[in-house]
Amino acid sequence: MRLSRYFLPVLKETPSEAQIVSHRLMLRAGMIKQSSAGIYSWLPLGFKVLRKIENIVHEEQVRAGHIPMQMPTLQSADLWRESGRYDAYGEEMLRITDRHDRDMLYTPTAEELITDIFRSNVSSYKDLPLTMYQIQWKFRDEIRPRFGVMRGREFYMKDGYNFDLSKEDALHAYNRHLVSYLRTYERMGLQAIPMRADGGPIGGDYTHEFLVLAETGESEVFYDSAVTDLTFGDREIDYDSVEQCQGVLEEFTTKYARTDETHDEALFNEVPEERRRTARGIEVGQIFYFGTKYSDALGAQVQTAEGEKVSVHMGSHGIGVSRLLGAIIEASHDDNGIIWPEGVTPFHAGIVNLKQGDAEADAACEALEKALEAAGLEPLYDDRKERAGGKFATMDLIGLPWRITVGPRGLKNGVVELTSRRTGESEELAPEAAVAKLIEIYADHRVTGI
Ligand code: 5CA
Repeated sequence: MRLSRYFLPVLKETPSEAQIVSHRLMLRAGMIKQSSAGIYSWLPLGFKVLRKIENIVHEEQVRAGHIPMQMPTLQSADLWRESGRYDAYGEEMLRITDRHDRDMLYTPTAEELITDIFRSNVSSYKDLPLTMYQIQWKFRDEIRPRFGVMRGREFYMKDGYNFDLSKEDALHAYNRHLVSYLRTYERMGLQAIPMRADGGPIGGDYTHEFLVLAETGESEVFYDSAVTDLTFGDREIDYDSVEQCQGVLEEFTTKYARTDETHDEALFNEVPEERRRTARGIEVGQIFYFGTKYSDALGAQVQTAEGEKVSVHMGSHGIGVSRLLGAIIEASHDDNGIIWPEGVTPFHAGIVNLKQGDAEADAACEALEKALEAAGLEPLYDDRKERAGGKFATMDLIGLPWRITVGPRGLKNGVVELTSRRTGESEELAPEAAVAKLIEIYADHRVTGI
């Protein structure tokens, strides 16, 4: 992509309405524009990162054996009356009346609709286990939308739903989600810690939230500092293995880690004092096991091998896809701007031409652009007639992890400069060597989606 042809409306001034750094940087980097309170347009750069995050979520869900699908944003109120949540959900639910005076709503979550799909199509234990998920826009009429995409009214969420014959099977589905979430967040360069939480309007008393520690987080959390030493890494896991998934759950959830909703002072005090931490965190996901709450209410039953009719055991599992942009920026930035982890960066590398219009420099930049594209990477080539300082500032602000700087002086010696956004370190390399190095760096960070 040529920057001269792209739409990247960066702001020089720091927007006064933004209270936290991720919101400020998303506005300054031209990623989003507010259209009304808690509702945003995703400008090209923001949209690109949103898609990267979405694709990682897809890849990890499919890897875990979960099936992608899509449900509508507007739903009839009838199903929600059946479950009893039409009244229970309260003012956070946006209610709409259509031209025939029918009550509709903008989906804040989709347990009812998926359970209706299930009950209309599945009646035998032979079709279980089943987990389907979607990545879809949600609306919650938050009383205080704030911090940009962190607490929006319209937001993008992955919501998955498991249907199982027994509690035991449903808990395996729960564990499978926990494992897939650990992998998902780590691919985004994040440490998200599973913590015991509260079921809220979704229900169920067995639930974990995934929290990214950050001073600007909205949740108060209490944990044993030993949980921050745990990483999932690149270990192989068999998602069908009850034992392996259970093992990971135990490894990651045995040490004390809870949100304020479930915090237990007496238990916390059993953690050695030097490891007790109170901090703030951003909730980037939550998994729930709620048994037969919705299957009982909506009559989602299957026939067992013995011919008995039983309600299916269910859980639901969410990832805050749009919130993740804010969380990643909170965790990865400096005074000059965003620092994208390789897994989610909108472009793999920036190419900065120090002397636009110089035949040799222009040709070298174009050759780099072509070589990177041929290798399946996406460069962003700053081909504007601008001062070098301005070009560097833009690249730093938008946070591409790697920058190739091309100028007549280096080219005389056959080199370009490859700079890491994170460390600021530069190295002079032949253009082909810079391309080879980027190919190697990104070999472990390919995102294709589904
Ligand atoms: N039905 C369940 C799981 S599918 C559910 O709705 N869970 S949830 O309420 O915890 O939402 C899932 C995730 O969406 C949260 O962990 C959070 O990361 C994100 N989320 C929730 N509300 C907002 C909001 N107002 N703005 C941005 N993200 C949000």
